[in-house]
Amino acid sequence: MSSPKKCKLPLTSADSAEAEVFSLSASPAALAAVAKKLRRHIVTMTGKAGSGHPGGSLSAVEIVTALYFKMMRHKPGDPRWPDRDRFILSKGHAAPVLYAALAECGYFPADQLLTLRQMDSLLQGHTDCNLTPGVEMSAGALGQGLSFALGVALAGRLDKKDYRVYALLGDGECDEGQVWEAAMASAHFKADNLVAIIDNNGQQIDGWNRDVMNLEPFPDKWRAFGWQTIEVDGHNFSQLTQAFKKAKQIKGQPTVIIAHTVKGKGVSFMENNPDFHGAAPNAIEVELALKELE
Ligand SMILES: Cc1ncc(C[n+]2csc(CCOP(=O)(O)OP(=O)(O)O)c2C)c(N)n1
Repeated sequence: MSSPKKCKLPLTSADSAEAEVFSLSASPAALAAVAKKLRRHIVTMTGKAGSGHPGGSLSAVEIVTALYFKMMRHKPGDPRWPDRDRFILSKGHAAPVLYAALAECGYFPADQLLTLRQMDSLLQGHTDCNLTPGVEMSAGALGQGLSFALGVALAGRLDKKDYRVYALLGDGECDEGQVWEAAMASAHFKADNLVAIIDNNGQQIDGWNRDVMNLEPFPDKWRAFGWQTIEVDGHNFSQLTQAFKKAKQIKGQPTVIIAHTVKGKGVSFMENNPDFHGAAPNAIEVELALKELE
C-alpha cells in the first residue's frame, strides 16, 4: 500500500510509534469525559466550517469512543501498523466524529479540526484514506463500507493476522441493497473477526426511517442473514463494551451490534431534529451547544 500523501505531521500526544492510547481498563467515567470532548469538537468544527453533518456524528460518539479508547488495538504514531484493529466508517458523512476521535488519540493535532472542509485541509467533508492519518476507507457514497470491511476481514484471515474489523453503518444506510449483499457474504464466509455496528438513531436525511423506508423487523433481518445480533443502548459504555467483548467470543459467524441512539445526542435542540442532519450550527447555536456540553 502506498504511503498517505500528507501524513508527516507533528503529533500532539502519543508521539512514539509504539504508543497505544486504548486501555482495556478505561472506566465508563473516563470514557464519558472523552465523549464530551468529542461532542465539543463536533459542534465547534462544523460551526467553524459552516457545513457538515453534526446530527449523525453526535449519535455515534459513544460507539467511536468505546472503540478508540477501550476496545481497539491501534497506534496513533503508526497509523498503518499491520496488526492494528480496523475501524471502517461506512457512513462517511459522519467524518467529524471520526476526526475528533483521531485528533484526541494523537493521529494529528487537534487544531487541524478547525480546518474541516477547507480546500487543502487534511479533513475533508467525507473521509479520504489517502489524506487523513488513521482513516481506513474513503467513504461518503453510502452502502459500501460493509463490503470493504468484509474484504479487510478476509484479508486478515489469509494473512494469519488476529486483528478485528469494526464497521459503523447508519440505519438509513441499510436501505442500500449492497449492505445486504455484504451481510449475506459475511455470514457465508464465517467472518467472525468482523463486527458491524449500526448507529440506529431512527432518522436519515429526510426524516424518520419509519416514514421513508421501514427497516423493521431489523434485528430479525440480521439474524436471518446469519449474524449474531446484539442490541444495546448506544450511549451506554457498559453495554457497548460488553457487546464488543461478547463479539470476540463468537466463533463462525459475524456479529452485528444494533446500537439504539439519538440523532444529535447531547445538544438539546439538535436531538431528534432532522434539520441538523446536514446543516451546521450557527455562531449562536455553537455557543448554546458548548454551554450544554460544559
Ligand atoms: C449512495 C448515497 N445515496 C445518498 C446519499 C446522501 N445521504 C447522505 S447522508 C444520508 C442519510 C443517511 O442516513 P443514516 O445512514 O441513517 O445516517 P445518520 O442518520 O446516522 O446520519 C443520505 C441519504 C449518500 N451519501 N450516498
